[in-house]
Amino acid sequence: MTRLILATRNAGKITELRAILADAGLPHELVGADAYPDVPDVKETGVTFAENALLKAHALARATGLPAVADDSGLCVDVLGGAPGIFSARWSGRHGDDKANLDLLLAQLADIDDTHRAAHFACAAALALPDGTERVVEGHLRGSLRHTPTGTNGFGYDPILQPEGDSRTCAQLTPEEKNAISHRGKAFRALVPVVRELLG
Ligand code: ITT
Repeated sequence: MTRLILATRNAGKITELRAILADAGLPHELVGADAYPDVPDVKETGVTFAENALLKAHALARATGLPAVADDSGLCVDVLGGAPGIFSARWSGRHGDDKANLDLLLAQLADIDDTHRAAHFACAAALALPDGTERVVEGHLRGSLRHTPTGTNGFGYDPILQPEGDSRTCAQLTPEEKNAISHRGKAFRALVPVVRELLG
């Protein structure tokens, strides 16, 4: 069985990709970066989601000698020209402060009415092999931004993104409902044929 490593310490992402690989009948064993604690985190110096996902995947494949998957994602707001984009996790200045990031974004958009609040989550998922072979795929979840946060599930900007065709925010969806339509779910599912092609 081929072991595959996912460049994250987020248990939710590992569970999600593991389920997608299993559903597709792929026999690969998926482990998280925690299984290799000596591997240092890589600096995300890329300027696109795809570049950052590839950077992380290559670094992990080189360090472990295993095929490595990495993802990078964020929220892109039309009226902000695609921002916060790759800066989503640190939009307010502090990396990973979800509430501060969301509050700042809502304040910036306070005067923007519903017709101009289109936004999407984007995710790039990369697979890199130790020999340098690489592939990258993307997934998107389009919707519009609410004026006030609603719902308690999920993380990040979930309480303000209302997917197209739904009357709830992402934070009001169950994890299964969100995975079925999410940018990350779509990108991970698009990786299945890539894993099959490169790893058999
Ligand atoms: P890793 O540890 O795996 O790197 P992360 O939480 O740092 O995960 P991501 O690249 O997955 O980072 O996402 C970056 C930011 O984009 C994240 O902090 C959120 O603010 C936002 N984001 C990404 N996916 C999201 C989602 O499904 N729902 C809400 N916000 C999301």
